Amino acid sequence: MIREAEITRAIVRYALKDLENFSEVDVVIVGAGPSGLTASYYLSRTGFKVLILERRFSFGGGTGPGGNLLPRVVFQEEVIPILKEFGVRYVSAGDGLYVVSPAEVIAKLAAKAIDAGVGVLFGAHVQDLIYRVDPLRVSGVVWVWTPVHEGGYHVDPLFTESKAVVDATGHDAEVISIASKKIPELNIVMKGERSAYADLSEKLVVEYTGKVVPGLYVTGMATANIYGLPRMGPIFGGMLLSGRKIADIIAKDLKEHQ
Ligand code: 48F
Repeated sequence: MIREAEITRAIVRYALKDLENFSEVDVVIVGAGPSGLTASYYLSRTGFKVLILERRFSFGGGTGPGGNLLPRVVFQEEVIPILKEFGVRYVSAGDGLYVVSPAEVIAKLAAKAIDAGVGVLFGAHVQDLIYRVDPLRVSGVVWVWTPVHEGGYHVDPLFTESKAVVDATGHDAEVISIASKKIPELNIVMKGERSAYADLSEKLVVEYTGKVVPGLYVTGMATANIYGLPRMGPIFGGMLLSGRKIADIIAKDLKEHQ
């Protein structure tokens, strides 16, 4: 007979172990969209302890809705090796563009990340950062459960300390926006995202992906918001290239400081 008390005990025992384990990691990635998932996979594969905090209860961020709810997203030629690495199937649409099912790309990015050892907490809303001075740096995140945040309750949060925090929150660049307001000595100026220019944006998002201030990094569409870059709509190659690039940058930085 299945006992309700045993169901509860099993959940509480293992969930609390996870939360204790997630109190300190090498890298916290905020957002389980395409850039965050890609970054998490490459970092975890390199041996770092990686945690994704995602405020929704699902993976994929802006991928699921495809292009204006039509269930396809587009990638460009240079991303084919990454699609192959994740086992994502694609069809050539001509003009150097390849179409992919959003459900498949999300499922495969997430599966690879989890198999590589990435920890994921759904329903975790990052509402602030931890910082240190001398030297000035970001050293973790402050988070509450999403229903607490959305209910507007004042509930004191939990912390996750880390050597690196990655803003992978998409168009709103929520984490860096918080840092720009609440840690003014970091001197972060948000330039705001610009109108669509897909070709330019795909290149610039990858080019500007990187360290923002010590301990704080940016990947994906959040990059456009800080640096005043154009948007690109439902072409996703830049997200995967940006995720892979930030993983390389962080791996190098953390190895230098070990
Ligand atoms: O928006 P999202 O998919 O970001 P991305 O990886 O990819 C952008 C594309 O989807 C698309 C595009 C490119 O073609 O224009 O928009 O840059 O994923 C961001 C994730 O971060 C979560 C949010 O729920 C989403 O799943 N998120 C945002 N703010 C927070 C957060 C927060 N404060 N705490 C936790 N999660």
